[in-house]
Amino acid sequence: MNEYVNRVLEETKTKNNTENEFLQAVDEVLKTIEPVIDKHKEYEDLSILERMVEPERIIMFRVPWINDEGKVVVNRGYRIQFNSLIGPYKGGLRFHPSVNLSIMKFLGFEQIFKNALTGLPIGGAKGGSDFDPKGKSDNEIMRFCQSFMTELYRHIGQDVDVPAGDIGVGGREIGYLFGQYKRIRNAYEGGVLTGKDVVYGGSLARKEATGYGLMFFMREMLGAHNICIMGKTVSISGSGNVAIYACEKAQVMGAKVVTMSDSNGCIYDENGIDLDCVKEIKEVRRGRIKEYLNTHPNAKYIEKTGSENPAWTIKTDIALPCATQNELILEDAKTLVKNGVIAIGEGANMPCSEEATNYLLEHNVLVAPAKASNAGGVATSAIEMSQNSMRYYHTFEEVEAKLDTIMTNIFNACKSSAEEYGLGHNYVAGANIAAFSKLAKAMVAQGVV
Ligand code: NDP
Ligand code: 2IT
Repeated sequence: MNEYVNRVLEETKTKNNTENEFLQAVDEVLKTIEPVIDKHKEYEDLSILERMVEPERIIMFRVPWINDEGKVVVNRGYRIQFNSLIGPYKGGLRFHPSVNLSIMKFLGFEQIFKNALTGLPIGGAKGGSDFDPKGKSDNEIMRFCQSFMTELYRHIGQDVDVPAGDIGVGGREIGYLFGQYKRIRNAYEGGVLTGKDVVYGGSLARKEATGYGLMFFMREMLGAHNICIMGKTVSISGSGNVAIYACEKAQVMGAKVVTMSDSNGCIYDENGIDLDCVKEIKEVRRGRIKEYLNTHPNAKYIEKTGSENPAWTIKTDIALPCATQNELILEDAKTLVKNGVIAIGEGANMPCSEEATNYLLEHNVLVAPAKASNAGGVATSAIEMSQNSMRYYHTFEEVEAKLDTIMTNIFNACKSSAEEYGLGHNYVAGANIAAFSKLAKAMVAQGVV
């Protein structure tokens, strides 16, 4: 291994030794960019890697709020302003009980590279809270969001840091957060948050963008290998924002999606998922995926028991992990390979463990890496920011066309970087190399900051 890469990896482990997800994300990036480091000896003297793995700023704060029983509840809030090399900090907010510093840092770190790949001027950030939105009333969600923003507002701004949604944060939460920000600041800074409803400054197609973008990337990746999506079977995990719109676009492209899931279990409908039904359960009623069987008695429900994900036991051509990190581990990868899977498209962030990714690549499965394949969401957020700055709106078709072009460009960047360094079809390495090369140049240009 390159000595410089090895040293920084060791130092990062020592400094952040309890942060497993963060270390995993750093390990994957640093190991795949070795050929760039070999070529650019000057990066060591400039401590490019040390600067890349150290967040510019970490904000942690108390979020007290009052539940419907009148009890004061205290959660922890985070914002990791990781890197502002190429634009204002940009990245989502995650509300989930599992949120901790390691998860926030891995997401913030990956966001830097993802945002660089979009070709748009956005730096990398992530935030959120260990608040669990499940089972909370609308009023509880609103009070929590208001309290969260009462601290966060002083750290963000449309040219400073622009949060958006992620797990547990969708249009409803962004609305409450925006309302409180606007009230505190006494100014209409439309571009301070993205993922807003279209009635007050949101972009058409932002809701659909991550899932649609994933399928545009998949189309390009398969196309480069003369494979067509039409007629392929697809398994999807998750049934949230990313999963739903990946399913929608996959169906439009002529594929048959047979699974979706939530944290309790997975549905398998061999006739193809009825997406209107899933939308009704998840977007309207905020129910559980199991309820699909109430109207589709011939579908199967497989309860999640161990760490293996039931979605990956179903034989399909394409697997799209769209729920959460490390939801596709080595055992799942082995099952998928045994069942003849052609391609994996990462809709979630870091859904494949490093061992799973390596196993898939070694067995000639095409892997669309999250930093590239799910970048359509944040890219469309940047398009939302630009519309807010222009005080103007694009049509749905205009935004979707821009998204399609961006995803195609991202795939081409991954492909040409992989080819430049003789890495064949390893688009995981290609994505990291393309993003890192750009960021390293910006870091050199801006001096020691
Ligand atoms: P949502 O909250 O809309 O949906 C999340 C889905 O994943 C739900 O079905 C949820 O099930 C499931 N899920 C979440 N956590 C777990 C878990 N620990 N174990 C099993 N299932 C889980 O989130 P999104 O669709 O927005 O996000 C999904 C993934 O995509 C995340 O990794 C996110 O970081 C990533 N992403 C999101 C983007 C966006 O624009 N929203 C952009 C790029 C990436 P349940 O309801 O039971 O919790
Ligand atoms: O992981 C991600 O890219 C997101 N959750 C979207 C971030 C954004 O700013 O739109």
